[in-house]
Amino acid sequence: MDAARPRVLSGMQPTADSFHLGNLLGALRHWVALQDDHDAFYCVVDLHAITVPHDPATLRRRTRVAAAQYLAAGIDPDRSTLFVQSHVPQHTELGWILQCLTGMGEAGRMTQYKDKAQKGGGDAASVGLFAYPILQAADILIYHADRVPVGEDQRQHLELTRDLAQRFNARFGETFTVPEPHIVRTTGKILDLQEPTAKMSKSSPSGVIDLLEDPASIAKKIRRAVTDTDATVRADAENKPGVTNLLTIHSALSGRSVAELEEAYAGKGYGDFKADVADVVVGALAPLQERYRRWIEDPEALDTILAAGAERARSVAAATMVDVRDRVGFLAAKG
Ligand code: ATP
Ligand code: LTN
Repeated sequence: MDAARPRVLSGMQPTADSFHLGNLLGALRHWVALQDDHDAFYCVVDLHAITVPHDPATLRRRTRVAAAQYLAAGIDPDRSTLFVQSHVPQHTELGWILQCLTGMGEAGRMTQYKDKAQKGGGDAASVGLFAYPILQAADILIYHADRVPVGEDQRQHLELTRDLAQRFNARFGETFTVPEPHIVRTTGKILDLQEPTAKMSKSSPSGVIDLLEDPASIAKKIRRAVTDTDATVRADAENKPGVTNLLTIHSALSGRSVAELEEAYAGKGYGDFKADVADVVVGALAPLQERYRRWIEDPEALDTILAAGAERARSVAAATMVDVRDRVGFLAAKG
């Protein structure tokens, strides 16, 4: 963790009993790769998870479930700072200050907020849900992150983060690094298997493949994935979104290019292709699932790693806040 390397930060919400293939291919896999040449900070964003109604015991369990999946996917706590967002209270403090720099209209334009508020039924949406992307900006800016690896759906939140960093810097002097999104075009949006125009998401159980799902269930979902009547295994995002999505998934996990796969499946039907996609997915997830089991069965070890990560994260966040408080004009407490 030397200071000369660019810094990267990302997080995911502990809002399900498993992450899914979209989370892995759109984000988590890139987190793992970035550890090699970045000073990496990865957190479980439990403060974000309470922006919608939640159950306390479930949140606590899922926070460990999320951290165990980070580790199982290859996040290495010796090289990266792995922590739980609520263990670093400075995120909330900076979040408040940034809220005071954000316009109501600006926050109201966030499409994720509009979607989620609508699903929750209008007035059921909390002020916290409205402020969600501003807290996300605080997560990023407090560590002076240079890059943020996320899926395509997070692009708008990163634009807001950049705007807030620039606004703060213009108003109070150079303080924050303006971060760049790290969004990988090919896997930035993995599609739902049943509805291959929408992104794969935890809210659609039949079209999502969970990282912790059992092999038989994964194979069944891939067999039933929506395709088309053209019956040629060929990438064409516009006219063949289902097949193209399966090609993207196969390619990302097998390391074979889409062109190579198209050639290999020339003249073959969707049945053979889907069976192979299922084998590739199951084969790729098996070692992750095995490592996950080992971590989740040792909560003591997991909590020790999270405590060390939180301590390191707090030391960075606390230093940023000393500067921020001064620049904003808060009177320093005596002593
Ligand atoms: P929700 O159902 O609440 O929208 P989600 O299942 O889409 O949640 P998030 O927790 O919002 O998942 O996302 C965590 C990370 O995974 C983010 O970086 C996000 O961009 C990425 N991600 C989520 N879904 C996909 C997808 N289908 N393809 C690529 N990346 C994705
Ligand atoms: N909104 C993000 C989760 C998130 C995040 C962050 C991502 C919260 N804070 C900071 C990157 C950096 C999502 O994935 N849905």
